[in-house]
Amino acid sequence: MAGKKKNRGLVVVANRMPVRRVKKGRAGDWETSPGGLVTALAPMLRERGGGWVGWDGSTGRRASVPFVHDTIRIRPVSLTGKEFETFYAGFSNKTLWPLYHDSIREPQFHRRWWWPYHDVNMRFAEAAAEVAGEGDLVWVHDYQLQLVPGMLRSLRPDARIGFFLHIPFPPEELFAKIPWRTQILEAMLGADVVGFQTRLAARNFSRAARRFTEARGPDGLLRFRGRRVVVDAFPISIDVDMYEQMARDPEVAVEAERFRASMNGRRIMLCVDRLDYTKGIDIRLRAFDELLSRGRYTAEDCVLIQIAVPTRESVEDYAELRDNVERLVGRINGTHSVKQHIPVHYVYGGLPTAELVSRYCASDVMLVTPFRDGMNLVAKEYCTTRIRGDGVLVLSEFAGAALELKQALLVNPFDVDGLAGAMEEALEMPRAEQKRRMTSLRRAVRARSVHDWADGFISRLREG
Ligand code: GDG
Repeated sequence: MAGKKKNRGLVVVANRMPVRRVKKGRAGDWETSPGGLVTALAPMLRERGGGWVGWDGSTGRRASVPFVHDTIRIRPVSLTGKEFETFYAGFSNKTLWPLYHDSIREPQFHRRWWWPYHDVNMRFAEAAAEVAGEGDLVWVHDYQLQLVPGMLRSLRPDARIGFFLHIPFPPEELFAKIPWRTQILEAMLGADVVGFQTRLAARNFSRAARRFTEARGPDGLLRFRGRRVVVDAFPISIDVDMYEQMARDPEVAVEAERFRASMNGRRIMLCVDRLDYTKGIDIRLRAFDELLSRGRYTAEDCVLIQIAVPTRESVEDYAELRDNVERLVGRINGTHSVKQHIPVHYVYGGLPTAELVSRYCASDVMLVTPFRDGMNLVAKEYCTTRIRGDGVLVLSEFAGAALELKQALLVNPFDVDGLAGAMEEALEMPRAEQKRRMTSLRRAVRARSVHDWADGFISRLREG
């Protein structure tokens, strides 16, 4: 690849910066932060150089000073406490997030949240207009910033603008409920390329755009106000080489063995999720309860490890989910513990990536059962790190990843009995079948890494 030169002039605009402040150590130090989008894009920008506009995670609206981290030019955007409540916790996470995930929680529509959403988007657009050089590519990400493409188009008609939505785009009849649906669609159509995780999401968008704006044309190529807008699926992936290398690291292997030994030969089922109500954690725990109640397996045979990464703790639904999940864990452990064996090991908090990989390597079964998920990178990471070619992935039909990972045990995450059945099937699967399936899963992930995803999007954006 021609590398740096080819990709110069790329500015990423995302809600969060790719770095966060180091808690200990020298003040003013930054470290790369965890999370789906950052995990996906930081390696690409580090390798090829570029700019990033994002919120620094603080509230207080201090003056934001641009800086360089790991070759990435970073332009922080600040928010006030009020904007955090209205733009972020409110419109982004209590209106859009539930609505875009099948309205799995009732979305709330408030005019007092819409205007801050609009104004904060404008601040991001202005920052991007400042950072981008003449004719640069600007790649805007996700549901918090859907108005940026249109705003940036007015400020900088010379820029090539791409937009990628990491979460699902809902069917027209759900989207139709948003009082500001036309403004949102028109702003997204300010981009030259609008990308989604799946073809279904892309089609949902095109239909809504034709219905609520003056956009016309076929699903993949809309005409809007005299411009062409490409609409397509660009399924995101992971840094396959990095995860494989980590899995091959002898220290990771030692930690995986140590962890397995600490489980006393029990079969290990692993779950890794942000503690989000879309991830299906509660029903999955009920299914594990059901599995143990059936009596074929006890806490002496198997253990479920739930790594629950704290997220959006200021939003009530999340606090409620945490209570609910922790109550369930307590109940299952109270009912099904055998001698010194506890059936659910619950970790509230994230692990360093190497440790996470060691858990992937140590686990016989990975349970990824979201009610709805744009893609789900955890599923892809598990397959990639199974370098011995065994292990079973149980995967929700409603994760974008299910379209590529067809050899997983695909499940309906709402079906407690079906999930318990899939857990049994996973625990009983002969090694030969595990290997057959895992070989195909690993091939599917390897076929398209995060670099291919980014290159694919950027070349479509460059093409015009
Ligand atoms: C959104 C969409 C889409 C998790 N726990 C730890 C940890 N993680 C890392 C995983 C993975 C990432 O966080 C989570 O990504 P997901 O894709 O699973 O989910 P979301 O955060 O909801 O991401 C999703 C994604 O955007 C990308 O487009 O796939 O559908 O909802 O990479 O490994 N990392 C570390 N310790 C942990 O404990 N180090």
